[in-house]
Amino acid sequence: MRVVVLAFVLAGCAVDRPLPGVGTGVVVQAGDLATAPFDLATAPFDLSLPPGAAPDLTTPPSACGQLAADAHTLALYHFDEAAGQTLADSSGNGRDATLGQTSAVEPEDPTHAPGRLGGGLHFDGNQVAHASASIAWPSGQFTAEAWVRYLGSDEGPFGTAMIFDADDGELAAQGTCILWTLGAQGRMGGPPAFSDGQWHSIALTSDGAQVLVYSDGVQVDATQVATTIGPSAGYLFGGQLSLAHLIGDLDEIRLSDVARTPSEIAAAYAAALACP
Ligand SMILES: [Ca+2]
Repeated sequence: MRVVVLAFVLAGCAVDRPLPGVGTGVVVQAGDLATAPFDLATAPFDLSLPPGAAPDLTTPPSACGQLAADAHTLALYHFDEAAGQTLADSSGNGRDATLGQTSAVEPEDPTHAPGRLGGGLHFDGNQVAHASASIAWPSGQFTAEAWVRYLGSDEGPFGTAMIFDADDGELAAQGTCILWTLGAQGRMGGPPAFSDGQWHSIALTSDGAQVLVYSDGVQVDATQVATTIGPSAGYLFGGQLSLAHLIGDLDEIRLSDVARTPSEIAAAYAAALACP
């Protein structure tokens, strides 16, 4: 597995078939890159920088460029909270999320920090946020949108970093690639420009027949595949319970029960760019 995965990465992360090992609740080859022979001296990451610079709690959240909720929004997180364990769901559906694995203060809690649009969450490589809310994905219709600043993962500077992980749908960054699984399908695609350590928007959509991946408002990958996505009893941001933990930041996550259109994705990115 390790040799195959590395070949994908070095080839620029295009994979033309479902990845082996992809399935419900399983992230492709997580951990395989932990021992990959990357040259850290030349890797385009500076992990000495404080990715979670002290949050500026005196700055009020900015609504500029933030996504809106509509009839297809299942959950929407701006992460504008300055403190506390609760991450408000702004969709009106009551799917609030929690720092860490429980509502107690714990080492697994990500940090409230400046985001791309208002507040965000910083993850140190051993942290998650979770929501216990259930979601049903109708007829394979699915969209996950997020802003991410990827600096690596607990698997290394090119490791898998989970952005969104539900029972039957996952979206992750890995070096210069996006990984996704929906139902029994999965693919490593892209590339987005994660390797510069800057904020980027990503989006994954499925209309039940085609899965599209977007980076910074532009479609970067397409897979003609029928997806059947089972219901989710809950979901995580920033990692799985024991692996694929993000080093970096997340902001502005929206989950929808429809395939957002290319124009919607592009407009959302353009709106963010227009913000100071
Ligand atoms: Ca907690």
